Amino acid sequence: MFKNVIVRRPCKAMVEGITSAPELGKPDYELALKQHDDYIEALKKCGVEVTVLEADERYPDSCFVEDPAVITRKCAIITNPGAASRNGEKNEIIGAVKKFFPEDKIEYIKDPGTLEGGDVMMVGDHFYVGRSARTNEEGIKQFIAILEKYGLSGSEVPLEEVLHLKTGVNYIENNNMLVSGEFIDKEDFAKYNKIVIPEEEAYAANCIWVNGTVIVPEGYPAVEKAVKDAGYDILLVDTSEYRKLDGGLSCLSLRF
Ligand code: CIR
Repeated sequence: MFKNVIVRRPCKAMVEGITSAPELGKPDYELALKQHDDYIEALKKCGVEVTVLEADERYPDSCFVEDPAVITRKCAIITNPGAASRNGEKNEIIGAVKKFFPEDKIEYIKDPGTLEGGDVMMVGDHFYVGRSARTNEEGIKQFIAILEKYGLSGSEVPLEEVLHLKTGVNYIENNNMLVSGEFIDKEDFAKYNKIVIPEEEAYAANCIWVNGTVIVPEGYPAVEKAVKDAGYDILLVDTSEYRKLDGGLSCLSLRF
């Protein structure tokens, strides 16, 4: 169960955030704020305490607070984002993490290692880590060494197509995993009950489980049905403005 969630308000500069899909247009900032409000409300309905950090105009992508830190049951790991324009976000998340973890339980990924939290998927005490354009071999090595120090484990999953691991695969507890694209047939996930996401709704593979409820992006009926059919209560949140920056539900929070 999660008790806490950290989010950061989107900044006006988000319209200049990194995107692989400029054809979707720039985000509408006012709408993004409204969607962020709805996201916070949905999280609260799941029974978590939400810490809302102030917008940070220096970092256009800083609302994607999942990337500069990974929080486990035993420790917090400040990452070293591989995207140059996002790297400084790691210094701005430390203060929030310190409210929940003592110094000796906060670890750091260091140069030349890079790692972004979007590449980390927690399944109980095991963490799958995507090797991506943002997360390198050295970052994964350091990350797994930290996990092992705390009695946790990790394994690498090479990515071919997507930005982050959780862009395409997400664990929703009870052995259920939402899989799309390159993850449908990956050996690493063979033992899970796979809920296969159709190509045209691939964006919605990025759902989040919060205390028994699954939050699903609005507008993806096949995914909505598949998650309901798997026995979950669901909440819908529209994330259209974050999609324009390759961001989704998981990217917008740290849940622990
Ligand atoms: C980026 O490219 O870094 C942002 N525009 C999107 C980050 C999405 N975060 C995530 O998947 N965890």
